[in-house]
Amino acid sequence: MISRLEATQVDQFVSEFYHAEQPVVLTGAVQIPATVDEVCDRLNARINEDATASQRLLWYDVRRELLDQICTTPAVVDELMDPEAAFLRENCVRIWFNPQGHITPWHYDGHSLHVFNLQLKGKKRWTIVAPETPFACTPFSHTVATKRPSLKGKRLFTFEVEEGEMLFLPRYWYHYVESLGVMNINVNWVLMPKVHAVPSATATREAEMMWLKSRMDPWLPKGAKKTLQTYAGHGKPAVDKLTENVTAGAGMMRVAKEFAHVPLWSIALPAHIAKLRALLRTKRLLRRLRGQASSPVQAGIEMPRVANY
Ligand SMILES: O=C(O)CCC(=O)C(=O)O
Ligand SMILES: [Fe+2]
Repeated sequence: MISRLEATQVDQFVSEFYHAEQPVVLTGAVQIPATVDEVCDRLNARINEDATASQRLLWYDVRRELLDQICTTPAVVDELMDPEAAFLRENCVRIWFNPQGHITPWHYDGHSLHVFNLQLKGKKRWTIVAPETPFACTPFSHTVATKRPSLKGKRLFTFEVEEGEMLFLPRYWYHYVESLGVMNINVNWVLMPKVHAVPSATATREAEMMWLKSRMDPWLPKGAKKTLQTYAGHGKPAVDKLTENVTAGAGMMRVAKEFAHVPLWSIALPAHIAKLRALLRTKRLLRRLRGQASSPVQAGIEMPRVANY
């Protein structure tokens, strides 16, 4: 069972979960008396008027200040979003609007990000798998290669996060998320710690992959180049920290390890095509949403159930 801890227990959180890179649900993280429609309206108004907010696939990357007057920042977040101890991006907050039935497929987050995932409105069911019992991923990506991977032998937790609770999802934890509320709004604060990760197969994979990408910079496709330049909001210093213990031999071997899963990759091809189509649909849909209505639900728009992360 996933651990639960009161959000006010900052010291206990830091020593037992944050440094150990173990997930926990923090209860009573915020209280929002406003209705879901009011929160949607306020957030969308602020996103629309803020030129620094950027739209991603199904979420927005925004500055911390965008949340002023919308919700208080939990004390643990204030304590840990410290530029001395972590690589922070300028837009270090992500905002998600997910209608009921939305499913986020299996993946782990890039940029070695720890995520403080606040359930501002609605409710979600999470299944998460530890980085030391990894899934096979599509080569050089963060998406799990098969749509419904076997959970046999995995260290995993399945749990629900209710309104006002906040999940601490440490870096490299795989996750699959189902939106249960009629409308679900999440606020994430993200950061990459400046210390090395707790050792795991997935932590090693990420370090070796980024080592290889950093050595191949001139030949990388545009997207991969951008990831390298913007890694954890800092680019080179963050990649250097991540890869400082990777040996040339291990870095080179990564190519073979990634492609050892090629048969799996071809099985997963239909899933990738489906994701690509959902992505294009999502982009069209968010374009329609912006400035038109305050929430997908009010706009009467059905959001796609699959997207690429
Ligand atoms: O809430 C979701 O559906 C996905 C969340 C997620 O992938 C994340 O916070 O990293
Ligand atoms: Fe994620």
